[in-house]
Amino acid sequence: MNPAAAQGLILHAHLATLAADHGYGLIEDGAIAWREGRIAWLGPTAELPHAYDTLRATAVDAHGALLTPGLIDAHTHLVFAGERAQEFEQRLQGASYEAIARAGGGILATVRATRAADEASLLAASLPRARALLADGVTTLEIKSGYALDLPGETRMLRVARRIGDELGIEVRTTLLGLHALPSEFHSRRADYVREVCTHWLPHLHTEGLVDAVDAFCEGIGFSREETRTLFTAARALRLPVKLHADQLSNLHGAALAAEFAALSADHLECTDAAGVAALAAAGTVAMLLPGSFYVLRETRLPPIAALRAAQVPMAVATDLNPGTAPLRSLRVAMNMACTLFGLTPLEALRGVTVHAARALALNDRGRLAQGLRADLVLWDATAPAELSYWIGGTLARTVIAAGQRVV
Ligand code: DI6
Ligand code: FE
Repeated sequence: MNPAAAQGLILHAHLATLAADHGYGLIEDGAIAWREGRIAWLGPTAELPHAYDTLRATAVDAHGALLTPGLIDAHTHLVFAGERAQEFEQRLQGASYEAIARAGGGILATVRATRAADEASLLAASLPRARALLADGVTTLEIKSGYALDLPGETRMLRVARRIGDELGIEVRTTLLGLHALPSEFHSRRADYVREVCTHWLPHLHTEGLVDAVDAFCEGIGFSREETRTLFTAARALRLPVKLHADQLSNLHGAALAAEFAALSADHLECTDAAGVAALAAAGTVAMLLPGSFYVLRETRLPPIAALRAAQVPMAVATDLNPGTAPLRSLRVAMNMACTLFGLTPLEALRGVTVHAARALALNDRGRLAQGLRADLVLWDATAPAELSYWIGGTLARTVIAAGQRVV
């Protein structure tokens, strides 16, 4: 990307800046100018400074269309090989997700397929999923490992994640999810596997520059609090931030454990109790809501949304894009589900995929429209911000700009 070319001007847009701590931060007939990939000025079109007259020749007239910050999908497992449509059929016939996992299916089925895929195949299989998110406004992606569960494969996954960012011109933040499932070769040696991940894989992959954060699946069919604590302690020693799949299928008090380690986010939270909410609030940890897996698993227990709202815990929304519980390739559909299934307002859903999602990735240079922030912008075929949650599926994004360069 050529930063010097990363400049431009959009006039007569309905700007949703999200710049304040509350509300949409709307500017009715707004203009936004950017240079070298950063927002240089925004405000009423009528007040555009003459300093930007040179950009008028190539300016875009938005004719009142909605313009927002680029969307951030802060929880995906989109690098993997194969698919699990057969399990979808099994679950529709009554099989439970846990029963399939305990029978050696689930995550381990995707592990078998992913281990068999070389880096080029893994990239080819994963790029279309990332492109689908980008096409509808996602300019920052988090991508987890966790479908190889051996060092060569986890390395391959994280390299593919980085290459997706290079290929699409968007930012990818990587998360090591070594504690996703116990690989079959360690089936009777849990402690050895946890030690291998914490003392060998983690420092090695960190040295390779492949790990931005560390995550674990803290669940009955995943890893215990104690195993998660071992991993988080190792991450802390390397000054790596942590996040956690917490309290999804049962209450292992994962939210409280995540808060104890000042995790960037605690994710899922369907079974989190009042003590967990209080711990998240005290730690400033983001509550990452994943309505796609709630919907796919036909869950009935909702995350404690009212308690999170009352405690002013920032709520983010993400797709959880994965082949088992969330084969969901649209962040806007996740926004709609967050409203329709979880009771978020459209404003909360939009803040959940911008301001709060940025915080869940420790990125303070995006998620709002403000001078000096990254010029990650989306011009929509819509006018009201609520339309982004209202229209289900399809592509609403007319133009997507990442770091000042048009990518869609
Ligand atoms: N929680 C989930 O919902 C996904 N992983 C996790 O830790 C499921 C991943 C899969 O089923 O492939
Ligand atoms: Fe997940």
